[in-house]
Amino acid sequence: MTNTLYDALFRPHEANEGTFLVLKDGSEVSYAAFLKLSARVAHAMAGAGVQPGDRVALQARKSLEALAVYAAAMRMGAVFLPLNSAYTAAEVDYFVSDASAKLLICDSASASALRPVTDKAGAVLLTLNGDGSGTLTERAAGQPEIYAPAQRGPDDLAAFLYTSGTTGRSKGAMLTHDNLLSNAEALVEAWHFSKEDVLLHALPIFHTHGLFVATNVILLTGGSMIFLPGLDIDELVANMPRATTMMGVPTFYTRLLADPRLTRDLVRHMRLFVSGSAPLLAETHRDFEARTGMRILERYGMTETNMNTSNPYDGERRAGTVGQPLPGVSVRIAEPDTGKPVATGEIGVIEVKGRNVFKGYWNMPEKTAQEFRADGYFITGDLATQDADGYVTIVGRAKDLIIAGGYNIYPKEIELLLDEVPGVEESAVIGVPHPDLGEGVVGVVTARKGAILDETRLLDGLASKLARFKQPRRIFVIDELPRNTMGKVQKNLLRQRFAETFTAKG
Ligand code: MCA
Ligand code: AMP
Repeated sequence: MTNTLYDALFRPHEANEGTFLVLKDGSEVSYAAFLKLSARVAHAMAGAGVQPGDRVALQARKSLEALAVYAAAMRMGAVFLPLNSAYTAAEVDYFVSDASAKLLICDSASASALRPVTDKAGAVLLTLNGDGSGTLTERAAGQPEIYAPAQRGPDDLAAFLYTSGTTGRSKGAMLTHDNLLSNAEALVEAWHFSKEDVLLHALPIFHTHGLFVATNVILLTGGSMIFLPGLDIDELVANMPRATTMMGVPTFYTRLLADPRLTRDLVRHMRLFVSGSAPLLAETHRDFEARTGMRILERYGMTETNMNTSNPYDGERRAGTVGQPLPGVSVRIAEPDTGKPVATGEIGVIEVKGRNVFKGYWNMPEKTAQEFRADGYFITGDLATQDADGYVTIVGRAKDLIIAGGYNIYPKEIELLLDEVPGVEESAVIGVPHPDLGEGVVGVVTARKGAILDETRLLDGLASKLARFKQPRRIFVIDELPRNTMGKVQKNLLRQRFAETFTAKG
């Protein structure tokens, strides 16, 4: 049986007694032990009725066992659907039913809230807690430590990752075995990964960055990961002397810079720092170099495409740019309306083609068609220039998107909820500079005639409906939203007006 991802990422390690993970408590997990665990988990999942092609949703805290669910899903030929642990039951409900998931694995603390979701969807619910306990682990105990991988080819689906959109409705990006494998291969080559590498892993594993970029690169090369539950600067500092590389969103770097323990000496053992998911300020890049002597390597990607461009490993890493196209990825900067390439140095939308680009949005053929050009290029919605050396500089977004701490937040989703609140006439949600998260979410609403709106009540009203990271930190009530002559809300004016919400001194 061949199974594209299993054969490349997992099978070579079945008898590898070398370290795969170093956990927070310092204990080490070998590749062989990890694969045995994933086989037991696969048997438990099969016992719950999961067949090749079925979607398996996981909303759990980061743990060895949660990562084993990913490996198990790949070897079973299931489609892995990781969910942000901050999503509310209402959000999970949408994903589970939209994807017709067969199995939902969640923390026991959310089980009672999510039971109606799985009942409605006809799915099985198993639990997995941050400490590895739960019904999944109970069912996996004593199962065989081998599991024959299901037949899967390059074009078979490996994962659904949900991304929100300008319509407010999240879309399941369908990623194939070849999408993931080709990108991991490109990154190993571009970033010189080898089995000697020890990656400091403090990202969540429910998004592309922590799962496919970081984890798949290590699996492909046989290196190891110091696998931390989340971003804790003390842990990063304590572990850095044993690591060779780290991947993070810009907040990782600004928080490290805010700590005096970040020195040349601390990073002596490191060979590479990678940043992505959100813009890294040129200032952060320069400050980091001044403090450590190392230049952060910034790269650019998207859930739908995996990684597209990267600053060079050996060549010049230019602050403020996202580098050049990765091997095997075609990138062009095009006129947004026509898809015609613009002249060198002109602003256009980034379009991408290659083995890395996803299959489309689950059950949304029209939406998928809209996002591709006739010649197969995917329209990212990011605005950029490309210079004569091929370096791409992102200058803005054609899509209405906020990125806070590396998480994407689509204003439309929040605006639709604010508009439902009694007394709200209309709303606009914007991102403004935030010193820690890059951008912070601000809501702006107008009141219906005679209605009196209260910020705290508006904020409380969103609490059960939206993941905390999406909730506006401030909501301002104003008389009227500024509009252009076409009647479109001028968010740029609102962004100016509320620019200092999170940065104002005093
Ligand atoms: C936490 N909070 C946030 C965020 N994270 N609010 C807005 N944006 C966020 N990103 C809120 C919590 O709800 C809580 O609110 C308070 O901040 C503290 O929460 P805590 O969990 O302690 O926060 P933290 O541990 O300090 O986390 C911040 C973080 C984390 C380290 C920046 O968000 C993170 O790891 N981000 C990485 C996201 C990522 O992996 N993105 C990649 C997407 P309160 O206290 O008020 O209740 S993949 C992608 O984008 C593409 C493909 C790519 O190119 O990589
Ligand atoms: P996601 O939908 O979570 O995959 O986020 C993808 C989006 O994150 C891209 O379309 C960009 O807008 C943004 N992004 C990712 N990497 C970078 C980067 N290095 N600089 C600026 N924006 C980035």
